[in-house]
Amino acid sequence: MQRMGSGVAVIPTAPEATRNRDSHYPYRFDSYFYYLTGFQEPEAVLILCAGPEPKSVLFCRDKDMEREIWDGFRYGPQGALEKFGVDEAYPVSRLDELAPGLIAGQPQLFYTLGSDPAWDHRVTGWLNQLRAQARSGVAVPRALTDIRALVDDMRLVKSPYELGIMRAAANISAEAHGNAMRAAKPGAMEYEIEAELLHTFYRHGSRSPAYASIVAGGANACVLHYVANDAPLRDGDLLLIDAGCELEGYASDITRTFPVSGKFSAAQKDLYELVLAAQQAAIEKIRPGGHWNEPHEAALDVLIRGFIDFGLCKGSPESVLESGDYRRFYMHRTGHWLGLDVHDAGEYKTAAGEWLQLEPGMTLTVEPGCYVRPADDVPEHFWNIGIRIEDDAHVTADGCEIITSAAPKTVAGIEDVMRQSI
Ligand SMILES: [Mn+2]
Repeated sequence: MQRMGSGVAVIPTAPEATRNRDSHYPYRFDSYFYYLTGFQEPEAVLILCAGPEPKSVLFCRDKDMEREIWDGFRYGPQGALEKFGVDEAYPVSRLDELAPGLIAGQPQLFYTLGSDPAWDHRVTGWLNQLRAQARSGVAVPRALTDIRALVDDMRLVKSPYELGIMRAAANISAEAHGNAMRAAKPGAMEYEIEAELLHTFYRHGSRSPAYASIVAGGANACVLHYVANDAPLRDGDLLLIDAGCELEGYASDITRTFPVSGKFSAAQKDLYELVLAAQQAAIEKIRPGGHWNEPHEAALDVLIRGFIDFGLCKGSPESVLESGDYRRFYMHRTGHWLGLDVHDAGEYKTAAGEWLQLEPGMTLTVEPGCYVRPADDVPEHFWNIGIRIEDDAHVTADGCEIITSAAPKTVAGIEDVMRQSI
């Protein structure tokens, strides 16, 4: 409300989503709403009234013994008032009756127009209701501002409380990747390894992966968003796993790539150590005062030199960078913000178009890769090798803390863990 200065913000949580007929997807609240409230139930709206007498108003489902017998506990407005620290709370069934009164007289409306047509229609209805009373002196907001721009800046820098949850999520995911390495063997199905990941997530209290797990053996690793996870693992192939749990709303995001058999071939090891060196170069650039793109530039420099050494690209490092020929083997960026959303809120450039400066508390992934599809001009021993190595970094006062380092990563570390089977 301080950041708003004046005006009123309307922030609904996410709707429930039907999976099929009368079954729902597991409910996931909206991240902006949750960031501001900590409230996890569906059918809830937060209204923030800024100005000289600021107040927060939560609308939520009423207590309902019949529904609670069928579907489970609800806080109800009184319970929410006591538990979540809002100033006022009302049943969501009274929203249309009370919202216009909260908006009336406020100079600007903070609302995310266009993200949900049903909400747009509803909010427009409240404004029109107020406009109809203009001749009786009711003032209608003249300005519309996207509330996300304000909250994004806040979400970008994690508090110690948030970091504590993110460390715990990272540790669970790191353990899951170690277990996946121990479980992998020729003949196992990709989904069996996915089951190991989910087992470890759930056993530690995570209720969902943070995003669809990628468990990609052999050539499947060259499909960047492969999620079929239904192929058998073959001796001699690599297995790429990109998976992380969500804990108390916060995502973790780890990728590891390892040999199905437990031992890297010479060609696999060459490319793996190249990607690992690129990641190390990127990690060294994650520090306050550096800008967002420095880790990507550092990783790219290492990868391009390696691609030339291994005969994948031709020319000088400068010419390969200039021409973009490297994109055939490395076509994505080296990271993204991480938080309540796996690709978290927050800008990457300033309003002036400069890369954002890194600050303590920011949390990002660092994930270079290399993907080689078969082609006549590509050395055959590299065909169908897809490698990505991804960790989660928290910017500290003088560098960064890698919160996912418990997941084995060096060639020796991976081969060692894979000698232990479960
Ligand atoms: Mn990622």
